[in-house]
Amino acid sequence: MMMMQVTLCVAALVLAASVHSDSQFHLPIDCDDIHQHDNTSSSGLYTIYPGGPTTPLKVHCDMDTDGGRWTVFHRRIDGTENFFRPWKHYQTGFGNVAGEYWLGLENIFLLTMRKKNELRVDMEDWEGEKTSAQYSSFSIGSEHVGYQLHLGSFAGGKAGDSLMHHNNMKFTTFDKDLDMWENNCAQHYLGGFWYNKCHAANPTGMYAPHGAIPYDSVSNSWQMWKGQQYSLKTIAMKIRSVATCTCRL
Ligand SMILES: [Ca+2]
Repeated sequence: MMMMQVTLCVAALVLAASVHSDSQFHLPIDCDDIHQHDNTSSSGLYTIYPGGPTTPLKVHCDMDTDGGRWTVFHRRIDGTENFFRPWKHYQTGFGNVAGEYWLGLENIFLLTMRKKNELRVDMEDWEGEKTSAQYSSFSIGSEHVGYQLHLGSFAGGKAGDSLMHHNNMKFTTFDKDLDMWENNCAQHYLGGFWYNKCHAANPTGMYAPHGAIPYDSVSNSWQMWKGQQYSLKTIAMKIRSVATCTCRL
């Protein structure tokens, strides 16, 4: 009898503990969740769980720009990372989240599947001028449809709209050609992107100090701001939930 009481008591405690932890400790899907949990969170590295509790993912959260809550999926700041990489790398992600990285198409797909997001692209030239471009929505399809890009309307920013040219395109790398050109855009323009025929933005292209590259249109560029020959000093692509969501894991 005594043993049964102890067992019941332990069971009740375990149940109480699990209910307690459920409400107090959630696993964040993205940087928006982290901000909602603690709105004093600063920009930096965090762990998110867009694919569920068994697949933690390190990411840089921008908690400063225009109200913060941005999950950064592409970031270049100093040219230390090589972005001329095969499909598998773009699919799973590469680089250093404390510096330059690509979060991975599969992770971006999971993030945009879980919530409705807007997109912001921040960039900087070699004279220290900063600007941006915003889009009302951003999502991508699954691997089955080549991670096809779905972009909402251009929502402002002095950088101008260089991305609509890429809307509805599938992703292309030098070893997987899903673009609209007879040749391979990634091979020719030295990046991996939602190439059309081929690009008006090439944010994974070659990185050159002082913006100069003596080859045609292979730069890490944003055409509507600096043209196709100018290699930007920094560029970051980031997404943010457009509606408050209670979809905790
Ligand atoms: Ca092609």
